[in-house]
Amino acid sequence: MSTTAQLVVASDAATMRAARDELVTGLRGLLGRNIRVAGAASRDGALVAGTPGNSPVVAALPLGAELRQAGPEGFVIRAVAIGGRRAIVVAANRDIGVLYGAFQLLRLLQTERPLAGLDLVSAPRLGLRLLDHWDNLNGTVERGYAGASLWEWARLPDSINPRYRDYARANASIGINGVVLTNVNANALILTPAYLGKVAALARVFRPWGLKVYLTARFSAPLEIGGLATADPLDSGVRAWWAAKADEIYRAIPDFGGFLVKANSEGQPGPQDYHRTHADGANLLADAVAPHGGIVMWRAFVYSSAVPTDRVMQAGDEFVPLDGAFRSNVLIQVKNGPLDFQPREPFHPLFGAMARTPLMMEVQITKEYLGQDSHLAFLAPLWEEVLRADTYAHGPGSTVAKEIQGIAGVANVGSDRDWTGSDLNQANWYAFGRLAWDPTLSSAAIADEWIRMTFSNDPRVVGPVQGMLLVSREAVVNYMTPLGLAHQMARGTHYGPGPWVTGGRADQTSVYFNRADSAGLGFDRTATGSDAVRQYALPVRNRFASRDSVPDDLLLWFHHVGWSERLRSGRTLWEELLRHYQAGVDTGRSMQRSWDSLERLVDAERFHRVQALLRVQEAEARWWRDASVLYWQSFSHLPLPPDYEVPRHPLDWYRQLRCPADPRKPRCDAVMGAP
Ligand code: BDP
Repeated sequence: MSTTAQLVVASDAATMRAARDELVTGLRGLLGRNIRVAGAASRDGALVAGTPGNSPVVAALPLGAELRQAGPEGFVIRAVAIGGRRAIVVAANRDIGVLYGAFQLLRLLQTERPLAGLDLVSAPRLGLRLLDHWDNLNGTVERGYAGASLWEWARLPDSINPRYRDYARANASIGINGVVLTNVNANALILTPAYLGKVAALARVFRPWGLKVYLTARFSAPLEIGGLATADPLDSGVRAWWAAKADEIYRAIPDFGGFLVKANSEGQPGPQDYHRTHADGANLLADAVAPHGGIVMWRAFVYSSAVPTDRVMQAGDEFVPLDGAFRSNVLIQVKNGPLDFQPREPFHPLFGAMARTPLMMEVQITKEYLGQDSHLAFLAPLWEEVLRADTYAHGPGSTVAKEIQGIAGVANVGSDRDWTGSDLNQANWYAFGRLAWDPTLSSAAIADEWIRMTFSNDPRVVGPVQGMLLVSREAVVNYMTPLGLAHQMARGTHYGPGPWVTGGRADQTSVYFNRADSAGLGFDRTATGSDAVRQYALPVRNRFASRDSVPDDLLLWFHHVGWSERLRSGRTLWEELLRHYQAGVDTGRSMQRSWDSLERLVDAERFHRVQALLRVQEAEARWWRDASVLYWQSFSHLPLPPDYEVPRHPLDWYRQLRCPADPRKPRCDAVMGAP
């Protein structure tokens, strides 16, 4: 430790203590200096952190306008002179803003940004920045690929795993301010007194870090744990039950955030079981939590019970007529696209379509459909694409980011040592928080920060890893579902190719979505087909509906195209498909080469782990390409060009491939096979 620097933190409140501890640990580690902490009386600090309310130094600085801009959660970081000496101040209106500012300062230091003349004000653009855990009470995680649930229900509330605190710290460091603890496919038991005591214990750990706790509410809970004969939202006994349940929850957790609800979707109970609407159901719960300041996040991910229309239209058809019918503390939670977390989808047509209802966007960090834990797919480009998409709902510039009040990410976090099932998957947790705070950040900037903070500031590392991250999602699109294809994964696991999947409920099969036949490929969603384009505002609707203006990367989402039809590139659909599948494999290979170049620049442990996963990804990209191309060829009857890599096996081999029944890693060793 060379010299000592003085940090002035004037308050001992829990969140201020958290900010102080983070600064002390971070500065010590980054600067190699001893950090002495001084209290309110001191004006002699190299670094001052506080609010006008808890710090006389902050109160004396002329920061009024900046603090107004910072709002309730934002912060100001500024280089100032205090008593003639140079200092840095981290100021905010509330303690949580100071904590967020402390993390921002550490980020600037760790990424080697210049601190001289520092003058920044930052406020989150979205009020709700949540992680949704699809965690079950038995410790499993739906679509989780990073081990078991972090929440040790059997041991709570007595035993507090230290990882809870680290989890909260990680979230606070990127501005996440809420966590839904339980699966949307909900279990009513979480609302019983024993479990509420456990939830309260978690909330106590999370509170100083600004992390509010939310729960999923099973609509039939009054029947299952309340002893009532109905869960009808208009029944007065049911209303009283939920009101009393909310009172009980808030007695245990005074800052409880509210409920997330999946209703009348994939077998979950809901108001339609009683011939009531989604608004009736949401309002029931909204009225129960309203006296306590709680909210209800009601999911728009619904299927109709029959299969009457194009599946991607069902949320729009169901919810748009209800615009204006929801209480003011209800938000409709809409997935980024109208289908289901695919590698690429157009933005969900509900964005911009419900002018009188607050909306939030739900994205999936856990990569159910993008290779799960084992494929590298940096998701910031996917989220950036949606957030910036222009809905035109209120004229040009009505981007999705402007149409939402909050964002929720289905967490990729579990009990694994590395939290997320692979080292590089952590980048997605990080990127989610950063984009939730500031949806205008670029994927490149976020990747740059993350690499510098995770691996190194050495440009020989930053450049190649940033390059890999930024191309990875498009690589996945190319080898899984190019040109606007969607939902071509194996049934159930959603891992590996299954373009031939058929049988069962039609709108859950691959053939429903690809519509391959001897004429061509793709789903006609124009007026001659399902007319799903009508759900988009003009001019988006026309742009998607016309073959001349639909973006190539959504072509087969909206159009059925002949195998030999020429696209705008001048190539036929068949040629273009082959190119995209090959490009996916080629990118897989180039990512391997980039990573291999880092052998002595990244620690051996992480180097070898990532290297092994990139090998899996390259082999599975070939699996995807070969299985898909052979399947399409069985309709197109067109040849592969002479220089195209020959698939290793006939189509039937891929169709009959059965992967080992390992729920954690449903990958196919046979694919990796002997060379
Ligand atoms: C799908 C998942 C399923 C979830 C569902 C949902 O396959 O496990 O329950 O979404 O969002 O993507 O409710």
